[in-house]
Amino acid sequence: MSTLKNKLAQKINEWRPRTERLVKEYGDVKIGEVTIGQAIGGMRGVKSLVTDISYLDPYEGIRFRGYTIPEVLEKLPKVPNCEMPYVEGFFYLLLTGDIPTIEEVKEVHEEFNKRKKVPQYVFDVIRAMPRDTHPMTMFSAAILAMQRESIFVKKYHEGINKMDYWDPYYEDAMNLLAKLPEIAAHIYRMKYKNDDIIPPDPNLDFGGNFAHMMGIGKPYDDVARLYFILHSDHESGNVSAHTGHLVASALSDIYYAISAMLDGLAGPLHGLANEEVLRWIQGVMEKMGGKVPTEEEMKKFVWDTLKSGQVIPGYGHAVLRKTDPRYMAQREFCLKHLPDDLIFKYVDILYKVVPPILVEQGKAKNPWPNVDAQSGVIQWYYGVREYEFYTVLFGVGRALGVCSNIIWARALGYPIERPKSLTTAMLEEIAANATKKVEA
Ligand code: CMX
Repeated sequence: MSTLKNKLAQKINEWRPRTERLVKEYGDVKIGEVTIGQAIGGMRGVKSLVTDISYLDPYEGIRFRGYTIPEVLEKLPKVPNCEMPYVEGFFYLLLTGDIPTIEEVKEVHEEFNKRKKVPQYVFDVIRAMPRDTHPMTMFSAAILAMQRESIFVKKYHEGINKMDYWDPYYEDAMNLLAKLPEIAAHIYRMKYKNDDIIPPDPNLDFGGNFAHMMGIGKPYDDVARLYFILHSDHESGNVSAHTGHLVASALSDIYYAISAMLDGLAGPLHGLANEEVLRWIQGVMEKMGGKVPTEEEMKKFVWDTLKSGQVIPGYGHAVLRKTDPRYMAQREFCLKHLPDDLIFKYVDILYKVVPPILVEQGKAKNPWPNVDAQSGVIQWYYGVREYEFYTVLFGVGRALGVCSNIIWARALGYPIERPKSLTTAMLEEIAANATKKVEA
């Protein structure tokens, strides 16, 4: 058994009594109350999910296993001669909560290497689709096509004990994650680079190999590592993470769950916003004839978008109430590597003008930028200008977090998810009774 799997097994055994005790001894303790507004309004703020992989504080931003983004980037073992840590080491952290040694990171790298050969039929599936199919559709279909590989399904039919479900989910997750960089890069090169496919290099790490298969030189390997780490997880309530968790709660295997997770990520209010940001900026650039607008000119574009009933992509958040630290990490990268880039200048002006406008409009609860406002700029700068591909990159990263969550959900025996619905008439009755009580 690999060190990672061994460590995970040990952590699961230590953790299970905590969850069991909470359910048995404190199962009736209330952690919140749901209002009619929350029931109709997308369950905003309802505390009803549990995860230890990451936690999102509205004012501080994300912590992965208790570590902030700067701490993660500083503490994890780095790829030699690179600024960013190994994605393999980050996955180890997500799964176990421990910072790995370089030897442990290398072992994960070897595990991925052993499992990374993508079956030919997966490429055949992608290639059978019309070339103008959205890359997220291709990515999701490729993963779904591999469902026949699921070890969990085989073990389930053999009659595996419920306590051991996490083991084949782990095996499926490792097998799937190892293949994602090549599938993503294949879609990119097939669709946008005349089908000029670059084979993987087994000596390179997860991020380095992805950059190599994309055909982009340094420091794009670090961009890939940073991107996959930043996008990995944002606790469990966001659409992609929640979808993955929900689907797997029916004991659908990792392939079904991650394919479904990607379908949720592909919405413009979620992961597709990074594509929308670049599309929006391109529209402004065209109108400006390529020159940088003044703040006054930019304000007009922002107001025009709002007045036409659209959202400003890359701004706002359901939980965050400050600038997203994932935005800041990418902004720092831009300030260091591409401070004079034209699109970065656009993004920089937007950072100045959008928040006060959203405040003045008075609708968005959070006027600050999220991760998607900044991510496309970096990709564009390094030559990935086909912005409909950006959400695929988000998806590779998000799979790391969602797989970790699903493995732990099986390890702790979380049941099939099934919240209760009410009818509108029932809500009206509850509302009327509440009003009567207030008046009495
Ligand atoms: N531009 C214009 N209006 C916005 C806005 C924005 N960026 N963000 C929120 N609003 C509006 C909402 O549309 C809503 O309007 P209505 O009352 O007319 O329905 C109102 O402000 C209140 O929304 P909210 O409670 O602040 O935000 P929600 O939790 O409902 O939605 C989000 C959150 C991210 C979907 C929303 O802020 C948005 O649409 N942002 C733009 C798209 C985007 O960047 N998405 C990516 C988020 C990060 C990610 O998941 O990748």
